[in-house]
Amino acid sequence: MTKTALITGATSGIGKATAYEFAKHGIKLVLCGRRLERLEMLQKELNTLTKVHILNFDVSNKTETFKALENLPEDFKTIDILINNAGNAHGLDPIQDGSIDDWDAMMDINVKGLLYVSKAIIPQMTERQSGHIINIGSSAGKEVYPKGNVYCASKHAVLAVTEGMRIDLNPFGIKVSAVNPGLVETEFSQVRFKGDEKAKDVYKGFKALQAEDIAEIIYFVVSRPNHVNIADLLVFPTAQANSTTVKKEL
Ligand code: NDP
Ligand code: 8X3
Repeated sequence: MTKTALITGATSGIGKATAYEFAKHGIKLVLCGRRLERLEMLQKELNTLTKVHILNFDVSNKTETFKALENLPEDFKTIDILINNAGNAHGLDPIQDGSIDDWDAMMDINVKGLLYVSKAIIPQMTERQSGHIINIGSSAGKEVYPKGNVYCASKHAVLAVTEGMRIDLNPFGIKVSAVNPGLVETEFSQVRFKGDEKAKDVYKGFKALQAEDIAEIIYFVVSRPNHVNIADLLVFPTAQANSTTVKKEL
């Protein structure tokens, strides 16, 4: 039977590449994000491969999130796969100089947004006693790096929530996985540095992971046999050994 996946943060980077990868395999898609024109473009492009429904909402807005997810059309109502991907870093500052607005954004989107979306989708999975939730964590969820403070905290929280979900949803046969990438060349650094030139330097001098690399891994995770759950996966570009050790040739 054709499966349906809901992907948050599908307008860019890892989420967008995952939409393409899933469409290639005929998975029906519910694609979410705040930038409507990008969602419309994706729907137009992917409609030739699979059925696509788009939802335009901000995951950090509780009311918008529940409203959007409570009203899924009949054909897209059964969510087999939930990819909790929406998120970003906002700023890279020592804790004493950090912006409270940046802290709020990271906690509200990366942590609370993931919880809101999950809260809206989990009941149908527990009822059916099936489903797969993949939370996009980060190497920053396993290791704290200088000036990463609150972003790292948000991704540590994503990993804790993932483990908690895996335990609580175990009786229902629901799979819960974390995919934790290192440096991936997406719009991530443009968002982190708010459009500043600094963003360009982040992926200079080495071959960073591409969004498609992670999308292929996510498809691998969701396409394992029923009895196999990849619980937690950490992936770096070859040039990266940990958050602070990257072999660069400039
Ligand atoms: P991008 O900036 O390219 O994509 C982020 C996506 O999240 C966009 O589609 C954006 O859509 C969506 N998003 C952001 N805020 C919100 C919001 N409030 N409500 C709804 N959607 C939102 O970055 P990546 O693809 O790199 O990031 C995807 C995930 O991967 C994030 O969770 C990130 O933390 C994680 N990650 C990234 C790494 C990297 O090096 N790039 C490494 C490890 C993890 P829109 O703006 O249209 O709403
Ligand atoms: C994104 C990877 O190292 O920029 O989560 O925090 S890093």
